[in-house]
Amino acid sequence: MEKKEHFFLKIYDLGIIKFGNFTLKSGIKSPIYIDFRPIASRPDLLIKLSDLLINETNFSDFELICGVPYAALPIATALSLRTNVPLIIKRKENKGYGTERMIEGIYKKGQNCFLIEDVITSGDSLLKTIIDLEKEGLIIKDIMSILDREQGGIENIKKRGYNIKTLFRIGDILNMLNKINLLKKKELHMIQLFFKKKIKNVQEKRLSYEEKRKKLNHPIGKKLIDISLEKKTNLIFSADIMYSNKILELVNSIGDIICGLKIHADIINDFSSSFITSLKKISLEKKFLLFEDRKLSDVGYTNYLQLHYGIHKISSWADIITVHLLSGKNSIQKLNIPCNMALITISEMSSHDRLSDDNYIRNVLNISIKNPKVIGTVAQRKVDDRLLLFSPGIHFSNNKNNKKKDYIHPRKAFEKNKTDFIIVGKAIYQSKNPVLEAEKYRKEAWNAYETKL
Ligand code: 5BU
Repeated sequence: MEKKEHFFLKIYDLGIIKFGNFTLKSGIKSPIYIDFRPIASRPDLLIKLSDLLINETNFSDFELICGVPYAALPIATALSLRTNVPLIIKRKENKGYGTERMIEGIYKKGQNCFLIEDVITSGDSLLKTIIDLEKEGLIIKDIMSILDREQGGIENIKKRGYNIKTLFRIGDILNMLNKINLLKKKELHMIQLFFKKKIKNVQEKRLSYEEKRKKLNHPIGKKLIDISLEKKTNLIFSADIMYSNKILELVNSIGDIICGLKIHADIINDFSSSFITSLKKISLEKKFLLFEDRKLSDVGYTNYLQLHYGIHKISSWADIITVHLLSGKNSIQKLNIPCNMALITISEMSSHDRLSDDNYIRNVLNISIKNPKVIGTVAQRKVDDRLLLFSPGIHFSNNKNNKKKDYIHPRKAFEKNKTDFIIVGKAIYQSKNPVLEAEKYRKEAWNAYETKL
């Protein structure tokens, strides 16, 4: 028997898994309850557990260790003693007197903290701890759970950009207990049914546009969704074309089947205010929003100038503008954005050799959620439901010959990433019949959205 399994049987003997009818913290009824607290009274097992965790992770990368209160506190303490990495303690509630700190111990802003959780279900309590630690300026990148109940928590945390690993998975544990006849047949059946149902729910369901709309505060986010629902389209056309009359011509013919038009104003040779007037007129008649894919990425004041001045005067016509957050969260805080204009951040580009790592993506997502001007983001993964997800890099043709490495099929964007909107350029404007082609993309994307509901 593997070392890990051997260890699990030892803690199983302490009664950490109970079978029956339980109501979990989330209100979910469950036939199984897992509680790691008894390990606190067994120093020998705490040491063994720490050593298993040390096998999985390189602790020289960390300056601090913290456990999600309360069950993971003794585990974090043991881990700190074994690794010599200092411990900090996260409170569940503010004690309301004295220093009123949520985190106890010695730490400084910018320190890299390893976080440990005992059992992960939805990931909600873990997330609360992460937010409190980040508020103190600590950096959380790597997290480990002892046991994953396989109910979506790991995916939930991963989609926010954190690295999370687990020592045990409930499915493996149940199989092992069953193999050595520690489970009654009826018990096993009930448990398997419960987990199968939950896993299916978590993995397959996505929020509808109506549900997403409720989570958005910005009028432009709501408007985009209203347009999509009314026209049954989640297609944004990217008109990367150098001549204004060609753009107007194309948009006139496909305006009815898109919810947004994305342009790069700075590639249009004959850009003019009359072009913008015409474009705006078509967008109002045919009901779609105007996106300027400017990807502002400078320091705040330069972003501000680029948004309002120069020949493009983006803020005078665009409904939405894209921004990078390479310069940090302050770079988009004082842009003086009109109230009927919104931002889309870029967390993760569609190019296969992009440089953004999980830490960067996580930071962009966190800033995006907190900034009321941001309605969504570009990323190549599922993101928090409070953000709309936009997916460029879309093409029907697969990437067998490696030429289309930067592209995914529209269906995949909905199935894998639970995207909200696809952005399609060349596949439409370089085709022989852009109207027919755009309609194909609209239909595919709308069906892909509906079948995942
Ligand atoms: P394409 O022809 O479908 O590849 O056009 C995609 C458009 O989306 C193009 O304007 C890009 O500048 C833009 N884009 C992208 O391709 N990938 C990204 O991550 C972001 C924007 Br953000």
